[in-house]
Amino acid sequence: MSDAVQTQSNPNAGFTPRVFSGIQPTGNLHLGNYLGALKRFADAQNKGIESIYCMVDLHAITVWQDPADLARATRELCAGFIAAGVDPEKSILFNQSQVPEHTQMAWIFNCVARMGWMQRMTQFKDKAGKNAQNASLGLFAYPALMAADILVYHATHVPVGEDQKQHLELTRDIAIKFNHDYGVDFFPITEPVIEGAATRVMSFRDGTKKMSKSDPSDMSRINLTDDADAIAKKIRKAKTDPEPLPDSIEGLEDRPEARNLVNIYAALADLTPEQVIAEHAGQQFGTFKPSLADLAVAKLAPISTEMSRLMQDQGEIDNILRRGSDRARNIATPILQKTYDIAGMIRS
Ligand code: AQP
Repeated sequence: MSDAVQTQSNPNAGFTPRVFSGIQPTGNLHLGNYLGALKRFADAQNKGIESIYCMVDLHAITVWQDPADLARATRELCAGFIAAGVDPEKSILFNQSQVPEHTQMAWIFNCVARMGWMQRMTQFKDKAGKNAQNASLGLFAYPALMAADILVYHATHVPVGEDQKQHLELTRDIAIKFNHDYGVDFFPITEPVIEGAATRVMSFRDGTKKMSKSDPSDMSRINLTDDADAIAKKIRKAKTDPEPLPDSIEGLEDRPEARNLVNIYAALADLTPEQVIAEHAGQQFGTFKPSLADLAVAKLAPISTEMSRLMQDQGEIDNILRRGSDRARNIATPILQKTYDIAGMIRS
């Protein structure tokens, strides 16, 4: 995360820099989630910025989740956060449904957000598909709950992948409208932090499609639970074109699969895509892919090993989540209470 977090001036001058982000416990945590989210969460925490990270199980059930799978995926996601470098002592790490202030705030925001705003959300259109009448009301209202997740902590910055940009804009619109309607300066106007070489990791089968949990092809993504052999095999078989790597970044235009592999290399090695091209110009994929596979195995295999180790102690994961939810509530409760005061709700 850039130094923008520390130097952010107006409109959030009066707010302490605070990072919030969440991931749905819907299984198949993948390389896109790691590079677009988890790795950057650990980076923010390691820069000393107050960081709050959440397994958003209430978002997950906007589409059907088998209860046993949801509980397992929530614990596995918690293990994924920790294995990727999020330290539950330094950051607040918790499960959304254990902090009821999220849904309480979401109701307020349901009454602030406008139907027209929600109808423009492309993720709803994509996920609801042709049968929108049969989608859950929760799927439609999802962005208002996401705004509540963020604003109930007065978070000033949200690191996310490119796909969440529109939801972050809606969060800002909700904060602006609430502040305006009630004549207050209460909610920050949260900044999305979408930066780095891998804000949109693409599928290994089709470089024009986002790498995604729900892609039916397991070969389209690297799962964080994949072992070294699976990681190397998926990179070896990733779709590419027959040309060698160009000698400048412009040469990757109209080559989405090549661009994707260069971006992944850059993000894993903490380099820019330009530096990767400078190092590997003229290489065939027969040479570049093994280098990428070695790098990916070195960075990702320890995460997979650590996740399986952590998953053996379910009780410890539950303790971490319980402690995290207590710490989260210490911040969220007074902000929710103040919101109720502003809205004229009597508390005795
Ligand atoms: N391909 C990606 N590249 C970069 N970042 C990504 N993120 C997701 N996919 C990519 C980021 O990961 C975080 C978690 O997002 P989420 O909980 O909403 O996960 P998701 O959208 O359910 O993951 P998928 O794979 O995108 O799911 P489906 O298949 O349901 O569409 C977010 O910060 C997101 O930007």
